[in-house]
Amino acid sequence: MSIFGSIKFVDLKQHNMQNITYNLSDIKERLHNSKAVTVLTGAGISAESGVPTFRGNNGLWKNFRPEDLATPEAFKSNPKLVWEWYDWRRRTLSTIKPNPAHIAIAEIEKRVKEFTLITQNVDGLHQLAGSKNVIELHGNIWRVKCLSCGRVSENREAPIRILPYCSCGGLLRPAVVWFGEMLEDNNLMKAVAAIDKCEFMFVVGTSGVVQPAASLALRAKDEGAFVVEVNIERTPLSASVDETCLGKAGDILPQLL
Ligand code: BJW
Ligand code: ZN
Repeated sequence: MSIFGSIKFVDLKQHNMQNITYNLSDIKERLHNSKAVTVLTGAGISAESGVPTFRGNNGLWKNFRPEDLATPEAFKSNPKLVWEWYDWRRRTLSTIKPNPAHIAIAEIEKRVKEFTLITQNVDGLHQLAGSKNVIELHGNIWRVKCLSCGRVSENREAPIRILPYCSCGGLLRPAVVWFGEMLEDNNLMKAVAAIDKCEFMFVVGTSGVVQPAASLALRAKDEGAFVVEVNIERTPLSASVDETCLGKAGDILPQLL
């Protein structure tokens, strides 16, 4: 045992703070009339599958400090602790399935000419739901990277009993992006291209506080896209997007099909 043991659609633009019951069919129509759609997701989309989010009352950062577990410095000083945390999360994830929100997004992809899903999540649930064009901004928990030769490979061992090593002898780390680390250039470039060309964007289940992911939603707005946020609560992005649909992603997204 390790130590880590009725939908309301509201337009909540900050300038008027009105609560207007939102017309779902308008969002639906805009979505259906858009040839290029981009979706940005965060931990909230997996919450209904049983994956803990990072922030908020039941979030991972309530019990663990990001500095101790999600930085390159933390891994350097205590790789065992960091791997224990990832092992615990991998074991939980290995039994978890996509929920109706993941499935709705995969379905939207089938119906749209140009579709890109940008996810901050490392859980791989979008792909399990059938999403194809996925950019994993923060990597994937089921991949590892060698600190010596840099090779990235799939690794689905759960549990990981001892520290994992590469065939070259180097220590393996989770192939995820930690605080203070650059996102993969190629991923960021592809994400920005998808943002710049989209006509409609969904921002689902993200607190909108981690950069550069959060700024992608604002960029889409600046570039002329219609941006719809889906979240159980308002976020720092809410004031800037076109609409905020308050509610669970698994309730709201399937209704847009
Ligand atoms: C529901 C729901 C339901 C619940 N339905 N909704 C500019 C300004 C200030 C700081 C920076 C800056 N640029 C860079 C930084 C530093 C840093 C940063 O952003 N810090 C801020 C926190 C202050 N960024 C970085 O370091 C990034 N690198 C970078 O920018 O490189 C260049 C650079 C380097 C050095 C210096 C300067 C520049 C890298 C960020 C890496 C983030 N990594 C993590 C861990 C990944 C691996 C892992 O999983 O183990 O990524 S941290 C964690 O946060 C994880 C997530 O992907 C990420 C975002 O969280 P997310 O997805 O939004 O989840 P939550 O929990 O925050 O929110 C959940 C939401 O869902 C909530 O809103 C709920 O309400 C909602 N919800 N249930 C709908 N059913
Ligand atoms: Zn190696």
